[in-house]
Parts: sequence; C-alpha cells; structure tokens
Amino acid sequence: MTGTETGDHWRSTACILCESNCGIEVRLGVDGRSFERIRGDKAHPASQGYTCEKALRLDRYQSSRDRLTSPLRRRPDGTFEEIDWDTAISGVAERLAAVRDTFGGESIFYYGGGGQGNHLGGSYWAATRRALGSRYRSSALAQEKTGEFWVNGRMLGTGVRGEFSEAEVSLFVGKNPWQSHGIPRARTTLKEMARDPERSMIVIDPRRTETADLADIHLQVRPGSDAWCLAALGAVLVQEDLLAHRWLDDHVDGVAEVSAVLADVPVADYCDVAGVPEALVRDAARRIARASSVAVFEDLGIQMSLHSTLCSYLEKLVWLLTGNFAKPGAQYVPTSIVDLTGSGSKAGAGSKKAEPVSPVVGARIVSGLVPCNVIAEEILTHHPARYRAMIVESGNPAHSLADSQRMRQALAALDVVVVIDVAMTETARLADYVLPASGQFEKYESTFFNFEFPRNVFHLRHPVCDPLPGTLSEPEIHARLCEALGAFGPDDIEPLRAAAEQGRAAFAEAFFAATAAKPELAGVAPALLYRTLGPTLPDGADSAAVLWAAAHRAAATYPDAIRRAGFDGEGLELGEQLFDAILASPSGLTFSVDGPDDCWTRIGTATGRINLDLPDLLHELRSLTGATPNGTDPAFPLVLSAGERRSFTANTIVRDPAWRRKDRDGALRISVPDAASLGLDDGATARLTTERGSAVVVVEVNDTMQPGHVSLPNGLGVDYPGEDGVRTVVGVAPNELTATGARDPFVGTPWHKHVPARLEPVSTGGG
Ligand SMILES: Nc1nc2c(c(=O)[nH]1)N[C@H]1C(S)=C(S)[C@@H](COP(=O)(O)OP(=O)(O)OC[C@H]3O[C@@H](n4cnc5c(=O)[nH]c(N)nc54)[C@H](O)[C@@H]3O)O[C@H]1N2
Ligand SMILES: Nc1nc2c(c(=O)[nH]1)N[C@H]1C(S)=C(S)[C@@H](COP(=O)(O)OP(=O)(O)OC[C@H]3O[C@@H](n4cnc5c(=O)[nH]c(N)nc54)[C@H](O)[C@@H]3O)O[C@H]1N2
Ligand code: SF4
Ligand SMILES: [Mo]
Repeated sequence: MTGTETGDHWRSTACILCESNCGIEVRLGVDGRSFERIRGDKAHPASQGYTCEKALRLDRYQSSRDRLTSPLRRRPDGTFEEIDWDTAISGVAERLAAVRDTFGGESIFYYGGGGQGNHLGGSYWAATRRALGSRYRSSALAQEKTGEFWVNGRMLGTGVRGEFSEAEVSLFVGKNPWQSHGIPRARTTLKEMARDPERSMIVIDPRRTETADLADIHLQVRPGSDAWCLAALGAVLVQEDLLAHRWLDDHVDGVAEVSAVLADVPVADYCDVAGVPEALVRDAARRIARASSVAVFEDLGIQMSLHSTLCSYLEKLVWLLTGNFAKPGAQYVPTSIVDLTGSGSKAGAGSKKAEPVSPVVGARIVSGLVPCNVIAEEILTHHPARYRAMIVESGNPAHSLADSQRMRQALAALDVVVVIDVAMTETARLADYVLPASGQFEKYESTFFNFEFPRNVFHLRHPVCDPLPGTLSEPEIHARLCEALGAFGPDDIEPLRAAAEQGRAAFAEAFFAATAAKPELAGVAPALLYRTLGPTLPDGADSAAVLWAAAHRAAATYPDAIRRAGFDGEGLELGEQLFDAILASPSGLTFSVDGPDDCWTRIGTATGRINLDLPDLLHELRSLTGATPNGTDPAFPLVLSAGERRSFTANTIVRDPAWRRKDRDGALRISVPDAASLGLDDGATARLTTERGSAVVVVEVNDTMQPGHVSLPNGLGVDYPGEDGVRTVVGVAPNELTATGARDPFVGTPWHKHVPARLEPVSTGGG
C-alpha cells in the first residue's frame, strides 16, 4: 500500500455495481468511513485499473442516508419498532420454527442471497435453510439466466462464456456491454475490436446502442423478433453449407436433426418478420463461418423477451454449428470457486431423473431456482402446499419482480417475512422482521462471478472500515439463527475449535469425523465452519471460512489449472495453498490458468459429446414459419423495454438519486417519428400505460430508438430520504407496469423487454 506514511492511505476493494467487480482503491475521509477518493486498482488481475464512471461515485452507497442500524419488528398496527439483536434472532427463529412445525419446512421460501457484489455472506444461508428444512428458493437468476442454464445443461452439461479479448468475431445478442459490462474492461475491449480491421463485431439489438455504434454489422431487429433473426442466421449456415463438418463429426450429436429443420427455414421471410435486411443476415452468417474464432454473449434483450429459451438455443446453435468451442477466442467453460449455476445446469444432460417442479404451479425448477414469475402465484392461493414464510436476503423482490402490486399482496399474505438488507427497501417495508446487514465495504466479501479465461480471477475483499454500529455480517446472522434453531451447540463447537487451534490438518480431520458421526451437521457446515475455523483465520477473516471448503473443492476439481496458476501442492496441500493465497491477496488473485482443451474435460453430458437435438425447442422453431411476434393489440401499439441498463443505473443497489450524474429521473426513450406523431418534445411528460399499470414519465426523444419501441431504465422508482428525512421517489419502478403471465413457456423467465404499452401526452396545464 503506497503512501501509508503520508496518511495517503488507499485500501483495496472492488466495485459492487455489476458482475465485472472491477478492483478499486478507496481513500477514506476523516470520519473513517466515507469515500473521499476512489480510483481503479492496477493490481487487480482482471480489471487492471479499469473502472467505468459508476464506481467513482460509490460513496453514494457507502454514505447512504438509508442505512438500517437496528433490527426492526413489525407491531400489530403495522409500524416498526427497534429491537435488540438477541430479541430479533430468537423472535425470527421462533416464528420460522412455528411455520415449519405447522406446515413443514418446505413452506419456507428463500429469495436472493447476493446482488452484483456480495455472494460470500449469502453463501451462509444454506445453513439456515437446512436448519429449517426449507426446500424452495429463487433469485434474480430465475428471471434472466435459467433459460440459458437449461439449454446449456441439455446441450453441454455445463455453462459457457465467450473469450472476447481474443475473438476474431464478437456477437452480442440483446446485450449492450458498453453500458452493462459483463466482460472484463468492457469499453477498452470493445474499442480494440472496433479499431482492428481484422476483427468484426456483430450486434443484434432493436436499439442502436453504444455497442451497436461500434459494430461492423448491426442487425436492428424489431423488438421480440430475435427467434426469426437467429433462425435465419442458423438457416444460412446450413443452406449455404457453412458448417464445421469435421469438428461436428468429432464432437457433436444431433447435427442431422437440427440441419433438417434449419434447411426448411425460408430465410427471406424470416428476415422480413425480424425487420432486418436479408443480405446483412447472410453477410453476418458468412463472417461468422469464415472467422477463426467467434465469441458470443446473449443477455437480457433475448432472455427477457419473446421465445427467450428458443433464442438461447438458437444462439448456441450459431456458434456450435461453426465449431466455436474450446479454442482461443471462442466459447469456453470457466473454472469456478463456487459454481453459481449449481448442479442444476446439468439438468437433462442425459440424466434420467425427473426435473423438479414448484409445489403449487408445477413450474420447472432450473438450477434449484423457482421461476420468479410464479412466486406470487405460489403464495396467493388456497393450495395446501403454498409458501407460508419467506426469507429475503440482499434482494428487493417487491421492486424487481414482475407485477410489484401482486408481489406486495403475496408478501402481505405470508405468515412471516424476514428481510436481511442494508437499506429500508420496498421489500423490507413489508417484512415482519428486518435484520440490518453490515455494508459491503464493512466486512469481508466476494462474488462468485469468476468467469475469466484463460486466467481466472478470484477476489476476497477485505473490509475497508468498521461495520456501522447495530449491523452484523450475514455469516454472523446465519450462525446465530442456526444456533437459535438448535442446529448446533457448544458441544459441537468446542472440539472443533480446539482442533482448529492445532492447525487446519487437525481441523479437517475433526470436521470430517464430526459430520460423519452427526450427519445433520454437514447441512449446516457453512455456519459451523464460520464458528469454528473462522476465529482462527488471520485479520478477522472469520467470514472466509466457507472458502476453505470451496478452495479444497476447486483444487480437487481442477488441480492442473490451479497448479498452472503457480501453486505446486499435491492433494490436500493444493487446496490449503489456494486458500492461504486467497486470504493474502487483497487485490484478488489468478487462481487458475486454463488451456482450451480443458473445456472438453468439463463437458457434463452423459456421452461426453455436445448434443444439438432438443426436440421441444426444434418443435417451437418449426412453429415460427407463418407466425409473427405478438404484441399487436391496437390498444397497446408500442413495445416497452422495461428496465434498460444505462450509464447510471445499477439495479437498486444505490438508492440515492443524486448518485446519477446523468438522466437523474430515468427518462422514457422514444424514437423521433413516434415522438413527432404523439406531439411530444424532449423533456415532455406523458402517461405510459400497460395492461397492468400506468405511470407518468419524462420523455427523451432519442434517435437510437426505432419506431414502435420505447424504453425505461432499470432500478429506478425507489424512494430515498432527503436531508429532512422525507422520502421521495424518483423515476418509474418498471415492475409496476409488468405482468407475471408474460413469461417463457419452458422456464418462466419474464418478458420485461417486451411489454405492450401506449403513450399519451399529459397536458402540463396552465398556459
Ligand atoms: N449500468 C448498468 N450495468 C449493469 C446493470 C445495471 O443495472 N446498470 N445490471 C447488471 C445486470 S443485473 C445484468 S443482468 C446485466 C444486463 O445487461 P444487458 O442485457 O446488456 O442490459 P439491458 O440494457 O437490460 O438489455 C440489453 C439490450 O437489450 C436490448 N433489447 C430490448 N429488446 C430487445 C429485443 O427484443 N431483442 C434484442 N436482441 N435486444 C433487445 C436493449 O435495447 C438493450 O440494449 O447488466 C449488468 N450491468
Ligand atoms: N422490469 C424489470 N425487472 C427487472 C430487470 C429488468 O431488466 N426489468 N432486471 C432483473 C435483473 S437482471 C436483476 S439481476 C434483478 C435485480 O434485482 P434484485 O435481485 O432484487 O437485486 P438488487 O436490486 O440488486 O437489490 C439488491 C439488494 O441488496 C441490498 N444490499 C446491498 N448490499 C448489501 C449487503 O451487503 N447485504 C445485504 N444483505 N443486502 C445488501 C440492497 O439494498 C438491495 O436491496 O432485477 C430484475 N428485475
Ligand atoms: S459498474 Fe461494473 S464496469 Fe463499472 S466499475 Fe463497477 S464493476 Fe466495473
Ligand atoms: Mo441481472
């Protein structure tokens, strides 16, 4: 740490606002907690000093006026009272245990577990759930990624990412990395691609985004028509015989079945439906086929729109038919410290086991996650298996799930709602108990968004200041809940602590012996590790205890990749070395180094080959011929994309509207022709109406939008107290306008990007 002597003390941490988690350094103000200065951390192995503008204003999170500083309990009259932690923990444990004893643990639902910056604390919830017998859970991933997980699982038995820094051709489908990032040092990487005449960028997006502006080919599809566009791309590959035949013979099954369907696709008609020139689609297909490597990123533009699961499938067919897997610059299978996609990503990969479904609606559960859009339905019913209680941790479902009004009703209908958060959120306000967590810069934290390749990076962030008084870290909260629920006690803890004092080898032996003798301890292992191994870790890193087990798992799974990163241990020693290095690397470390061939060893299908033949999705593909995207109700002539990523949005992590240097009110973007025909000028107010709700918006006339398409930013419409303590709401909460029924038929992901809407000028009155 440079400059400590001069008082110019910079502390390493990371930005918590998107999955890139760029390393940053912060210098604290005289109060010892506010961020006086923030800069990129050059020592961070992935971001190397890069940040975007959002990180530089993180003090709006750190010094938020909206922090919770005491546990709260709802009084019968609906108001909250402050209670001490012991009362809160015993009260929560008692109320949840009562639900368990009356209706069964499976009626206790768990939501959340981490946002864009915090997965470490959340990794302790598994213990509390086990102590309660809770069976069902969900998170934001079940309104974005589960379709892709399901398709990946059935085709490859694993998740994949694209290596954009090396790719000759980059394809972004419904993804705007200039704003949303998601690839390391996104803007630098995008600019490098755009500058290099040997490389090409292809973007499929209805809006001429900042990324599309840099692209060589922009397929400006009509909103919701990607299935036709992607099918046309795949069809050109088959019909012009641009497939990687040798590679497909060696590694892939189901090529004939897929080719047969794509051979029948009328390319010109499909391009017509998608609103894209056929010649440009053919150019794109040929460029992809010609390239030595193609990396692809699909994101919310297709994952939250019509035919979303089919689109995920078609996107994968494009790069698989051209052999773009397991070579530099193509798709790869990353290593992980903790796999976020869960074992569920292998669902259907040759497995004969029935897929799990939710208890009331019977909705398919992918990667262990109930679709977000059915949660309210699983509560607002008389069905005996309905959920009766919910624990919400680091999530704001009353704001972020479709149909907020219905979600509020659902939360109100539960016997008990417990919220663990740093702020008084829209969801916390509906809770019976609110447990205040320490902020992300006040405790050890990390994320499991570790997808870099070939050098993969993990970052255990150290606290940069003390916890706000009255708050506790999530590991401490879960350990206390487990103890209050009787999951383990002093008799279990003492011998393990004694063993931990003798060293980790002795601890490992004692821990395995203890869990063998009393198997129920294995289920609450995270909390037990925190209580026993935790106190022996250096610098108060108790919360890192769960990473000890994770490091050993990673070392056992990818020993060669970890050795290539500079660790030379054998067996258990390798895991110990990795864990020690994680603890000792406050700017993050490279924990694995891969070669492209490693990807083949991570294919999780029963045959070890990639499978293209998914009959249910091929059936849906066939049904596209002669059809068009829906949403043509004359009462709702526009398509609203409810929740766009912009330069100053970050879900609801930063609640203070003053954080946004631009677009403070979160304008509705509308095309020039639509604005003209509605008589709306830039800055005018208008009423936006959907089937589900209505809101007054400020209009931004924007020439990147195509006619018929309007967009609202994500994460606005939350309230925040002013200096005077009066809470005001800035912007529109997008999910006041969305409906739960608008969802994918296979995995239930919402169509937030495709909400039928109409817009009417609002007379500002007077004159
Ligand atoms: N600045 C910022 N960055 C973020 C976040 C944030 O809140 N703010 N959130 C993070 C999170 S949680 C996520 S999941 C990612 C999401 O990252 P992205 O998916 O890139 O974000 P969006 O802007 O929601 O959607 C991407 C694009 O979809 C396009 N789109 C709309 N309708 C359609 C359609 O029918 N077809 C196609 N092909 N495209 C369509 C939009 O025009 C938009 O450009 O961003 C992460 N990064
Ligand atoms: N209409 C529409 N809806 C959407 C989207 C969209 O594009 N359109 N996008 C969806 C997507 S992709 C996502 S990822 C979700 C995001 O929505 P959610 O998953 O609900 O998450 P966030 O808004 O990120 O909220 C994170 C919460 O964590 C809290 N928090 C911050 N730090 C800590 C901490 O250290 N500990 C604890 N316990 N809590 C903390 C914050 O106060 C906040 O309440 O929204 C989804 N909803
Ligand atoms: S918002 Fe994302 S890209 Fe920007 S600094 Fe933070 S982590 Fe990096
Ligand atoms: Mo997300």
